[in-house]
Amino acid sequence: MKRTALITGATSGIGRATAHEFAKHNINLVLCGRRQLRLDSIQKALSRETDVHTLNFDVRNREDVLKAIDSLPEDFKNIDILINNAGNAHGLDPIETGNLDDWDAMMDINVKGLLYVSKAVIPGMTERKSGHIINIGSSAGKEVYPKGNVYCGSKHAVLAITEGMRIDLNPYGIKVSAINPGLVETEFSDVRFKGGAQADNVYKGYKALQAEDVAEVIHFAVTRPAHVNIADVLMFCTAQASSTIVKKN
Ligand code: NDP
Ligand code: 8X3
Repeated sequence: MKRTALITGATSGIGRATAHEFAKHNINLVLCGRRQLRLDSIQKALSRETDVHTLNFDVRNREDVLKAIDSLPEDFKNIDILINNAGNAHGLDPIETGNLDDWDAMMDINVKGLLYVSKAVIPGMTERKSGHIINIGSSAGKEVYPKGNVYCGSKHAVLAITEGMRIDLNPYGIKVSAINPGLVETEFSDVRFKGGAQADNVYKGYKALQAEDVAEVIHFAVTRPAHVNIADVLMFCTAQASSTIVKKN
């Protein structure tokens, strides 16, 4: 039977690549993000391959999250796969000069936003006693790097929440996974550095992971047999050995 996936942060990077990968494999899509024009054009492109519905909400607004997911039409209501992907880094500053608005954004989007979306989707999964939740963590959730402080904290929280979900949802047969990439060439650094020139250098001098590389691993995880759960994946590009060691040309 055709499954339905809800992907947050589907307008860019890893989320958009996952939407393309899932469409190719005939998975119905609920694509979420704030940029409606992008949602519209991705919907138009992917509707040739599968059924697509879009939802526009900011994951920080819990009323909007719950209302949007509650408004899903009958054909898209049963979410089999939840990809909690929306997230970003804001700034790269030492803790003593960190910006409070940046800290709020990272905790509100990466941690609380993921919880709000999960809160809206999990009841359907527990009722049906099936489902798969994939949380996009990060290598930053496993290893703290200089000036990463709050972003790393938010991703460590994502990993702890993932483990908690796996334990609590175990009686319902719901799979819970974390996929944790290292450096991926997306709009991530544009957001982190607020469009500044610093963003241009992050992926220079080596071949970073591409969003499609991560999407393929996500698709692999959601297509394992019923008795197999890929609990946790750490993936780097070949040039990256750790958060701080990257071999450049
Ligand atoms: P992008 O910036 O390319 O994509 C981020 C996505 O998140 C966009 O679709 C954006 O959509 C959405 N988003 C951001 N803020 C909000 C919000 N407040 N409400 C709703 N949606 C939001 O980055 P990536 O694809 O790289 O990032 C995806 C995930 O992967 C993040 O969780 C990130 O932390 C993680 N990650 C990224 C790595 C990297 O090096 N790139 C490495 C490891 C993990 P819109 O603006 O339309 O709302
Ligand atoms: C994104 C990767 O190294 O910029 O999670 O934190 S990194």
